Amino acid sequence: MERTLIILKPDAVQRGLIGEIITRFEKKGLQIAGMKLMVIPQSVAETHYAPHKEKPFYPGLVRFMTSGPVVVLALQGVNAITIARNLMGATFGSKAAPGTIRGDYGVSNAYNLIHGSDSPEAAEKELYLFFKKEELLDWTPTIQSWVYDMTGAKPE
Ligand code: IDP
Ligand code: MG
Repeated sequence: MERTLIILKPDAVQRGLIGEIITRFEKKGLQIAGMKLMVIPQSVAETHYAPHKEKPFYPGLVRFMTSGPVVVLALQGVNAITIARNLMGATFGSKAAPGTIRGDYGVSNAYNLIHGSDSPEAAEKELYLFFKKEELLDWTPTIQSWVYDMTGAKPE
């Protein structure tokens, strides 16, 4: 099982898309291990997007991400990182394929509704930037054995 850090960005919250987006992840079979509504502190936004520090869009990106409430989610599942990125779609709303979250709900480059970790290393760092250990819950959904083939040693 893998965990990934998802952020429903301020545009998703302001546009009333929290439910629609979370529903997609739930229906796919990803499990919610952590979830909260918060305003991202400046320092946390700067750390989170530190890999983009030299990019021209960085200051605007940090301003955007701290401009209002976001929903942060820890999603769990086999290959959760890749699955979530695929459901999100390409970075720019104008380029993202129909059927993806960004492709269906947005047109902007910066205001693209959602963040998802892009590697296990990033996920590990990002999850603990936004969540305390005790905020990530270990629980087994009763439907797990219908989401995965659990007849072998591990979920397939
Ligand atoms: P990702 O969110 O798909 O991983 P990244 O390249 O990591 O995309 O960029 C981080 C975020 O920075 C994007 O989600 C988007 O909000 C913003 N961003 C990326 N490239 C641009 C750009 O060229 N102009 C404006 N904003 C951008
Ligand atoms: Mg990225």
